[in-house]
Amino acid sequence: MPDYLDRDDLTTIVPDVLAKQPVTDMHTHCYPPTFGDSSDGSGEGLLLWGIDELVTYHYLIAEVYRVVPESELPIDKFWAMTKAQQADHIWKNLFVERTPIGEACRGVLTTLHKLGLDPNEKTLDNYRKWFAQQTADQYIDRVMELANVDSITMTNPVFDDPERLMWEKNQKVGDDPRFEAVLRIDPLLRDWPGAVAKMSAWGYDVSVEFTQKTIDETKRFLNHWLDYMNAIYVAMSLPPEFRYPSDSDLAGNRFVSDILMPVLAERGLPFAMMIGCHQQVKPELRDAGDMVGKSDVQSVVSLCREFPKNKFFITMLSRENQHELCVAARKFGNLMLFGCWWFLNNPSIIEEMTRERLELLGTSFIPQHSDARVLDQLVYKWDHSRRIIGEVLIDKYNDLITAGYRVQRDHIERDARLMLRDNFRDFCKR
Ligand code: RAT
Ligand code: ZN
Repeated sequence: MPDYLDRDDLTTIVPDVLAKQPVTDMHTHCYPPTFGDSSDGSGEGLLLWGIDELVTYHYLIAEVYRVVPESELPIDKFWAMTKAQQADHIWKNLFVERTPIGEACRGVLTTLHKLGLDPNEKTLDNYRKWFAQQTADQYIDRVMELANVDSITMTNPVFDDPERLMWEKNQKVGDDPRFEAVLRIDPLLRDWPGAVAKMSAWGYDVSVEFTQKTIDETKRFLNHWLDYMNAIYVAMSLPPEFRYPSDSDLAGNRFVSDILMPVLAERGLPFAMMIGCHQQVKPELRDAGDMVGKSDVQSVVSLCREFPKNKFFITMLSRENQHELCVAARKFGNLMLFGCWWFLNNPSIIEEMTRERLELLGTSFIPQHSDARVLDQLVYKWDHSRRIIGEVLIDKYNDLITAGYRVQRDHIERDARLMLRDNFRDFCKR
């Protein structure tokens, strides 16, 4: 006889089930040590971890300029400082002289706390000593265990020289079983002439005009890198102005319809579109200089309808797009919504989006990805998101109990498994 849960049971069982369910993190910017370790001092490593990286996360760089005016510390002076000096500056201003109440600040505190460190230190010295005793490889295991993440999906931007050179030097950089590769190709839509120039330099016979040769050669380029990286999907971040179909940007349009869609359909791989990022509205801030804008859900509808053999992972950066996007997902089985991206990755908005999605889509979506850039961030991003997803689910199971449904632990385990892991894995395989 199965055990039916009452309202009191839910408050302990739901968080427990979510904590125990491993997450497959479908979008991060983390790397295995084979890509070089940022803590070795060479400045070249792509694996970022440790206190100085945590505190200089670009979300916090944006926030420190809310409280220390540029007149006091010009941005070029900030960039000329060492990483440790930058971290000291941010720690002092955001964590000591002010209450670290914002989500990105709180994330550093949760991470330190869960690592067993006291987050109340006035300087970073003790943290630095602690991190100096860790080795990157073992630390990855520790973080994955603490965050209960079973697989980390990288972002591998092939048009970025440091990234591409790593792969060209040694294909085996991608072989760490804890990590999966994703081919990231923003310039092919954001800057077609620039992408063409680079592909020609790498030996592909392509031109800005959309000739058959260019189509064939760009396909060859994509197929080469998909094989070489063993990538599990292709990803792009797109501006709010992205439209499909579009007359004004013929090359972009045809890149999607004549090159990308056939390549991915043949390989059965999804296309992840992250739409709504205006890059570099304040370029001096580098990664922190991007802005959000409302995007066009109808373009996603057009793509899903026109390419039924293709699969689309979609996330949008603007809160205003979320309801329409849920409705679009009700129409198309080849559309999988994912994550609360970047400026949406705040408790109030995660809660709102998760409710909206559960109400419109049941459990058939991927509620979150971490977007971690610094490995250690996996700890807080998943801790915070699991809590909110749990709170929303408790409400939803309570509503089911009110409706006379008998909720069991098995149901909660099945829902958690789908939302935190299998919806992503199954969609990739479908
Ligand atoms: O969230 C971030 O760190 C952003 O800077 C971006 O990396 C974004 O997530 C992206 O993948 O483009
Ligand atoms: Zn990202």
